[in-house]
Amino acid sequence: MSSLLQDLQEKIAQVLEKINTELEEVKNSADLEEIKNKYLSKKGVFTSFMQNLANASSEEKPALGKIVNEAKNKVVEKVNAQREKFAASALNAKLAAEKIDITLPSRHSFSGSLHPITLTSRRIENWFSKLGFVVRQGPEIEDDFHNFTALNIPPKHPARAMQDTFYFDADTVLRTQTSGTQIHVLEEEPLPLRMIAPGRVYRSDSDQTHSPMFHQCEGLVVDERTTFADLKGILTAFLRDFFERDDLRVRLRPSFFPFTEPSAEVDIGFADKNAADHEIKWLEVLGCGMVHPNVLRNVGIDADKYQGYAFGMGIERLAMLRYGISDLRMFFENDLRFLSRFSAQY
Ligand code: 2U9
Repeated sequence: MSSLLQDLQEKIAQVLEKINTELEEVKNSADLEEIKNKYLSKKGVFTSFMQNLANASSEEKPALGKIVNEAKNKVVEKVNAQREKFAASALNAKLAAEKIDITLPSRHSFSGSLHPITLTSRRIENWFSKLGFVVRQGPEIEDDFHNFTALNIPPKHPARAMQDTFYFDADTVLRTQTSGTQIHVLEEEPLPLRMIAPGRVYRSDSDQTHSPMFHQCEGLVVDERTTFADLKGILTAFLRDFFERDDLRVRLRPSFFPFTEPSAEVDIGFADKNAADHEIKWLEVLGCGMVHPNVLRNVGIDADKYQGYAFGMGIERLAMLRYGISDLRMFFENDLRFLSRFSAQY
């Protein structure tokens, strides 16, 4: 063996031992990369071994070069092995840190539900939509004509008194009923007409059973042949479907509204086959009547050719009866314990 070869083998053995010790003891991947750069870069020890081979004879060069390359490859392999070891332990640490205990109880999550007034309003809208009624919404700020005059409510009528109506000025009010919407629609849309108008209304009235803002849904049909029997029939069918009671009793009592003539109030009674009428507990739920001819004339309709019927209901009242709510104020307090009782069904 040439002395050059022996010399090289010894030097390489020494270097490899040193590098191996360093690689065995390396603690993290940053240090590992530093060691790699120190020995395997262009300025590293293997490059200088190769450069030194310039002095060797051309017969010896291939064997010497092979020795240097094999040694270098051993270092490369060892670096790679250590890299994989660090990568594996980093992954294990990450997995341990992010471990999820799926047996732990979950944090409680709340899902929202529609407000009972919204549910009730939609239930009413859906029912009348199926019968061809259109749903229309109008402004909550109305002028005197749409809120009162057009509806045959004369200037001295008690409904106009300050204690009932919120006035902006002499001609502008917060609507006290949704009827103004029907007036707007009669002014704008062609006859025949079947519509309902749900929405907020305002009255200067606040106690246990009255809120200054509440919700109404009014209905209006104007056609050439409308009768009081149509009105009674449609309201009876509606109330039986709304309360999901085929045997619900429905009773009309004579009443008065300026915008309808004749007018009636509608009561419901939960049927008891054996009970006489005077034993049934009747509850008022609606007002209705044939549209007063003056109302039709006020919007330019020929009252000899057309008649109509109208009805109005308080949505809070219907919601209280349907859901068994005893206190009107529950609707406006937004107590989650109350609101979460209502799932999103109509
Ligand atoms: C036009 C013509 C007629 C709407 C009607 C009622 C009877 C009625 C009350 C129910 C309870 C209001 O919320 S409540 O206090 N409403 O009794 N409303 S007839 O009549 C109209 C509306 C518009 C053009």
